Amino acid sequence: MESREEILKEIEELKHRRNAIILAHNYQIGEIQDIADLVGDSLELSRKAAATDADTIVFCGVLFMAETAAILSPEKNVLLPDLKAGCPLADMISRETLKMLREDHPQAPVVTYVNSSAEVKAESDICCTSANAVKVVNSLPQEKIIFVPDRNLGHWVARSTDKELILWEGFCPTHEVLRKEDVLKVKKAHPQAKFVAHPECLEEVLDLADQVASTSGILSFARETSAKELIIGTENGMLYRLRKENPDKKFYPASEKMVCPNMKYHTLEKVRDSLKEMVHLIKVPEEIRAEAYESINRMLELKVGSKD
Ligand code: CIZ
Repeated sequence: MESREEILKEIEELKHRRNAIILAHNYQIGEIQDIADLVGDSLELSRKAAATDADTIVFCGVLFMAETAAILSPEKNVLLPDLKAGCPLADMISRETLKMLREDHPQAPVVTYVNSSAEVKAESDICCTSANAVKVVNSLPQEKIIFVPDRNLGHWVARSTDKELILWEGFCPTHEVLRKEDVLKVKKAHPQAKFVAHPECLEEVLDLADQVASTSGILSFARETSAKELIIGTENGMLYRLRKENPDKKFYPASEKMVCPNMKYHTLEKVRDSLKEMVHLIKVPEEIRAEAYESINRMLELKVGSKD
């Protein structure tokens, strides 16, 4: 069996040979974050990768994230080291079911959270991130808006807009698992700590938060707050980066249960193998890619930011 150092050396050689970059989502295991060229949220990573002259992108994240990279960089090879890394939230709605929802509300435009498949993005009018969802919704002239696929994010957005939102019953199982009681328990153990939660969490959890933010927003809040202790209500991979970037602060998971098994499939060996064998190549058919690109681009053209 090879040592860790040998695998790291192979990855470096293969990266050079393939003119490749490695992207790691904020929820990846520490080892993967450490070897990545870029760590971040899915849109940020895909946009930054598109701006490089790399021929190959190894995306250590879940399938919809690799698809986003392929949508923005059709000329590059996008690899997902382990194909099992799907996303249950993205899988909760299909293009066909979204079409049916549209038929029920023909006047309502569709706003789709970036946490969705390429096909669903292609069927949408405009995308949003958790950070800019309210601004995207408010930018539309219609009063009634279809918002998919995450109902918790939808409820959160509904609090800050006068628009009527038609929500889809999708949710992220990793965020859904966190309950009010879990947060109260950790708050009791760390009474000085500020609680930051991702808007994919339930409303009963968001009601307890000092700050509700995307993964990038959580990172900037942690950096900027004077608080020395923080309770983090999102997938626990976030704690690795938070601790690394803020060695003077203490971070506690809101619950040990907040682990996304899909995010944890990628390993150093699989990254090495993906570069060696050029697997698993994520291709989005051109017709779908072009439509999905338009939905993402309409959001970007609003210039309402995507990361707070
Ligand atoms: O798009 C992403 O990276 C996700 C799913 C969440 C976030 O808040 O960054």
